[in-house]
Amino acid sequence: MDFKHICVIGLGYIGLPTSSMFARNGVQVTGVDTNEQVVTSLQHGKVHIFEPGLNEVVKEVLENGTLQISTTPVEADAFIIAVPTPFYGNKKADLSYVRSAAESILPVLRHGNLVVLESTSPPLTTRDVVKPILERSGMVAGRDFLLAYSPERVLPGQIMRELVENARVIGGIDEASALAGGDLYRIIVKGEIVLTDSTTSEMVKLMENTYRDVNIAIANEFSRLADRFGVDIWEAVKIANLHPRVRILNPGPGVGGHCIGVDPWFLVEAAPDITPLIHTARRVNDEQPGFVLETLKQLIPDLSGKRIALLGLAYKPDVDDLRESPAIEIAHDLVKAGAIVKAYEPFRTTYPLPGAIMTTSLEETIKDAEAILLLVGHAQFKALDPVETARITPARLVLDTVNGWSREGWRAAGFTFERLGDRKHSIR
Ligand code: SAJ
Repeated sequence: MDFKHICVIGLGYIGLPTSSMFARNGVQVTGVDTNEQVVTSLQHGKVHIFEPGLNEVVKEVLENGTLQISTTPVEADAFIIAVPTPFYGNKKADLSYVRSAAESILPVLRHGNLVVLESTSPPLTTRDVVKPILERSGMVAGRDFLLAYSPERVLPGQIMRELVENARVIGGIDEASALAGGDLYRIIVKGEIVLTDSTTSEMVKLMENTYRDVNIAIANEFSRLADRFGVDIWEAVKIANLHPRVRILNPGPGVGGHCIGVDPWFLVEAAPDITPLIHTARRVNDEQPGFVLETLKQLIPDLSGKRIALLGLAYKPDVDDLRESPAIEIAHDLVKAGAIVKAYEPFRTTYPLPGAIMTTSLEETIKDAEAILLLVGHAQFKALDPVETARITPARLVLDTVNGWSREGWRAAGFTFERLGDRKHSIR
């Protein structure tokens, strides 16, 4: 199938890179977002999200006109839906954005079009939610138009490279839909393209992120065991991973972001009676910010009135995304415990953090601190010189929750250096 013009619904972390990549490869793209602020800023050449390499490509394709921005879908050969699928407080998937995106296509859907859902969704969403909405057009999926599911699998921070290089799975509601999806993504993907059915590809996406969540959960549980038995978890994981068939991920302050901490719930929701492991892993990871607080309390039993500096609020290193970030939960817990909290997030210096002070520089954050918590391994924090840091802060206690700093260096500079899950080298 030939694609001259595509319409991408949703211009967030996935939709915008995808739109710009298709546009750069010579396809005319209309990028659609319902958020007028996003549309206006893009129409003025301003990119609203930070992702390495994205800015340059978006500017190029906006300037040469291959990418156009709109608040409503237009007629096209193919439609890609890349809207968020958050979850409600009760951990049930909120498919309202997917539904509205599908509905917004209805007036412009034409005979022979291909529609692809990219948003992470519970199993059967393409078949049981999107298909019936699109068939309100009077056309039948598989006969009059084609429909597929192709999950995005790119890693924030490396989206532009992974969009092209990663293997791409495309699940059609029938064979013709999968084949058409293959033709579409071959325009931008250099990695392997695997064709299957829509429900398999929905499951594959959820399995990948759930596997990672369970792996991190076991690492986090190991960190608590290490704490109990006087072991350094970072050393222990490194040694265990020398085994040729073991690959334990890293413990940390918890699992954040909009994917790994959310997607496993879609499986639990869809089949609660057969997913106890997935459910428990989620619980373990959700409890990890509490383990950070407990560790800090062992060092400072009464946090009330204590001046604590937090380095990093993003959900992981070198991204500007704060969604579901464990660092934010830790900040809230510290405020609740009566601490005077100053937080510095270099990728997002303004953020509403009730009860805490957001700062705009490292110096301002630590200049009157009593303890420093490293919550995110941003490159700029990892590169901090302990001797230089000792000059600008009265704090002499640091707690590294991400294994970002060298114990020897900080101790030599006069700090009491503590690391999450490391009782072996602790003063506790
Ligand atoms: N984390 C740990 N320990 C680790 C690795 C990560 O605690 O060893 C934490 C991170 O700090 C972060 C969270 O887990 O808080 C998630 O980070 P991540 O880098 O594991 O993943 P995401 O959420 O940025 O992106 C994931 C990726 N999925 C997989 O690697 C299987 C990405 O490829 C997906 O496209 C993305 O989810 C998505 O959009 O679904």
